[in-house]
Amino acid sequence: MTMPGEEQVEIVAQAPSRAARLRALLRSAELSFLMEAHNGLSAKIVEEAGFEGIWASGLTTSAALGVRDSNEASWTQVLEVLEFMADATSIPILVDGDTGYGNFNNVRRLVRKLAQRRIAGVCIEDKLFPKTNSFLGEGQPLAAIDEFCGKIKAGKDTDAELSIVARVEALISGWGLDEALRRAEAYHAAGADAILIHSKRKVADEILAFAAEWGNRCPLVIVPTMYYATPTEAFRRVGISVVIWANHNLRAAITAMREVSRRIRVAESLVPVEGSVASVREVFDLTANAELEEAERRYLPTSEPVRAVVIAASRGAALGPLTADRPKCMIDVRGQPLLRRLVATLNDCGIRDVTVVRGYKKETINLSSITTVDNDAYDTSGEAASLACALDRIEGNCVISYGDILFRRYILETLLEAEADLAIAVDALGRQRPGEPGRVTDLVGCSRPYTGNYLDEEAPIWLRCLGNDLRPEEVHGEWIGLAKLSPRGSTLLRAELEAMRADGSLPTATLLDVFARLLASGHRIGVRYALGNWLDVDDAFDLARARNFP
Ligand code: SPV
Ligand code: MG
Repeated sequence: MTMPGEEQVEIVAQAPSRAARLRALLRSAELSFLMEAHNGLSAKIVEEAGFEGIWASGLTTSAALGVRDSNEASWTQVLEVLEFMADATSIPILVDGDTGYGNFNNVRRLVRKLAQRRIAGVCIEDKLFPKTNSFLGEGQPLAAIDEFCGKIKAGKDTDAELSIVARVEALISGWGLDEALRRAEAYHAAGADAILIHSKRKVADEILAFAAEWGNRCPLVIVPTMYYATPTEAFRRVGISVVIWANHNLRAAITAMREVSRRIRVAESLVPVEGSVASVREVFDLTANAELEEAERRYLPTSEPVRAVVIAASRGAALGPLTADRPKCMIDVRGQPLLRRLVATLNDCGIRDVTVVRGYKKETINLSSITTVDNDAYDTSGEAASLACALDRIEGNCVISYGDILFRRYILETLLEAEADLAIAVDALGRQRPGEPGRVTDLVGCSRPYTGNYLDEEAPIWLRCLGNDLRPEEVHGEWIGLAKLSPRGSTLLRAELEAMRADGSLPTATLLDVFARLLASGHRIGVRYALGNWLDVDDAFDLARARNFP
């Protein structure tokens, strides 16, 4: 129990570092195994398979980069790969550091940089820079013993935690057991944490003889690539500490990649290989995509999806023969149906869920990216009735659009930013219609006119009145036929349509009537001004303009 005034010391158990875990593996009386990896993915697979540690092979890292095991990849390029491997895993990594990329000073810098990347140990070999793979050629020259011992000391003095494994190449170079032992003894005395004794014979005789002579002066590491047929039990018996399976993931990948490439090339099809290769889902799992999805939920600002309902049930009789076989929303505007252009603009604004209310010649409205609902009474009913056919689609954040309009994307983007639950886009210029005085347009009056001063836009603008019969001095613009609803706005609109159905006004009402009713009921409707840059298609004159709309 803690007495008043006494400090309570909390002891937090910390997992041992990777370097400490590698040291424990090297020192343990049990035989341990390191498996080769050459990049982040293969390192992950090694850990997934249950290995205690990873051998970051120089041969396979180079080969995976498409270069030779002759220090052709620079040490910082190797370091980059190692960083990916360390990030992808949690088990210790022993790096093949070749000859240390230079003299003692290069080894110091290498060790410092490896430790910064949480690499547990480095193996350096007593050959000369640039090195060559041990299985190539004969009689490769060895480093001077004292020079190599200086590298070991420099590495240990830089970071005592990180294991230095000294690799003896005397057997590889044909010098024999005595030279190998002499070198191993010197490297041990210089502070090496373990000796890697390497051989390229097909049998393990010289390795077993070395181990028997060595006793357990310090841990021994071996790489039985060439004497692979030797039973692992033989290594256990002579007290080997760590076995490295040095290159088999890369070799397996080469075989698999060659085979799959060949089969696909011959078949000119993926059928022969699908099912025998990892699924895309496995790739996602290996790279932990689920974690990213979860993080996105936690950290990304959430933007609620927006859907759209487009009213396109009417024929557009004013277009005469052009709408004999299709509704006006499907009339060609420079190579594309008008509706496809409209849907593309909605898509560009991030709206993917688009419902189109069809009526006249409904079968011709067949775009693949839309959902449709039908107003089969299109002949005897109007826009409000069409909208009511999509009642269950008016939900959440929702855009309502006429089906015969085209507009520049910014108009909708600005409207979507409106904070009001109900908001409409208004053209402050209105349309110049010389010679068309009788034309019906959706006129609106607002809480203030468009001023041209963008700072004014920061203050909300509200709809005051709308209709086709406003007095000129009341009019501030024309409704474009685009409205935006918040989730609450959608609820309000649905309720209004239900009320209109109940009082019998729905069948003949226009969309303008619906918004006029909402306004009259005291709901505030926000306004976003635009200046032209849109059009609707009511007649052949409009169509000509639409065909000139870029
Ligand atoms: C490596 O894997 O790069 C090695 C082991 O150094 S060996 O290829 O056997 O030399
Ligand atoms: Mg190597």
